[in-house]
Amino acid sequence: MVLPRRSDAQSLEAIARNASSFRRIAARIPTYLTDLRENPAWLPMFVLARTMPGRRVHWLTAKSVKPTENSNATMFAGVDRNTVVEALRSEGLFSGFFLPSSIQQEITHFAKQTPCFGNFDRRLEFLPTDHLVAEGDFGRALLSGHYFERILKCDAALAVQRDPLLHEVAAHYLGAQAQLITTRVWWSFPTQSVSDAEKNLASLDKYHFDLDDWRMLKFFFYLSDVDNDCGPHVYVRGSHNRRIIKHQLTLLVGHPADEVLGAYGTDNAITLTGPAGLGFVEDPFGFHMGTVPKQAPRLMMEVGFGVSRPSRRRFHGEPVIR
Ligand SMILES: O=C(O)CCC(=O)C(=O)O
Repeated sequence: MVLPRRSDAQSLEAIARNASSFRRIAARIPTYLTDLRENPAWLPMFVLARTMPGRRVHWLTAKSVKPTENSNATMFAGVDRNTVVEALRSEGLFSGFFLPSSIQQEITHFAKQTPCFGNFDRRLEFLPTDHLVAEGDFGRALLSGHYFERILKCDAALAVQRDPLLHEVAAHYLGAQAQLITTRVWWSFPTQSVSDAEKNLASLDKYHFDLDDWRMLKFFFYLSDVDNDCGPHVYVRGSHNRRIIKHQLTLLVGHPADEVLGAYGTDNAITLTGPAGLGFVEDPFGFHMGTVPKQAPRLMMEVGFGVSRPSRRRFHGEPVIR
């Protein structure tokens, strides 16, 4: 057997990477085209918001917030808004919200009783407790299960979405224009033989940054215990504030781990593990990813803020599937 020379092996790896990137972009093209049709202002954002000069100019439009003393009704007692905002500015990440256990349990109970949609596809509807059976019935791996608008029937989820502390953090970080742009709850399941395109749609196993708006913030809450084997979220601290030229002058939002960690520092990759109820907030322009659970499903909630008019479809994180 003739082993490939090092340079041949490197070229093969580069070809494989490009093919994988192409499959990941191809999976997103229908969503991008729909975004453009729904809102032509999406295009300049999509092109320019990945460049540091474009972003800096847009940050100048952030309006200052009038002082309010409104955090009394928050469910996150003990969390100081300024501490969160300062951590976001310097690191892009703050971890340390805890959902009251009654809220966490109510959302989890709702999620276990309510059929979800597999791989973002409304044709793949199943009860999460029947995940394995559903994989057999549909004859395919089911990597994720989303509730889309169904989650708005859960009062506890609405209470998290409306919590004044989240809105205040968003306004102080993004500017007074901050508005709610997403609310979603979903499962990530341990599963076999899943394609790159499916992982891409679920934002799993590939460092990427989000470009759904000029300025964004995402609060995530674990609704199940998450250790290293249960699909933890990973965030590259500080990468929201700097960007190598290669990552600005490219259409790709996803980049290989070695390249991302080489540019922004291996030590800055923070793997977020913790008990059900743990919450964290990040500036999703920083590189981040979910990971595919190996042992047990992960249930997660996201409440996202941006500064532009949200689309109804994107509000629940729904891509366009062909
Ligand atoms: O599932 C996760 O932890 C990652 C989600 C994500 O990457 C995103 O919402 O952009």
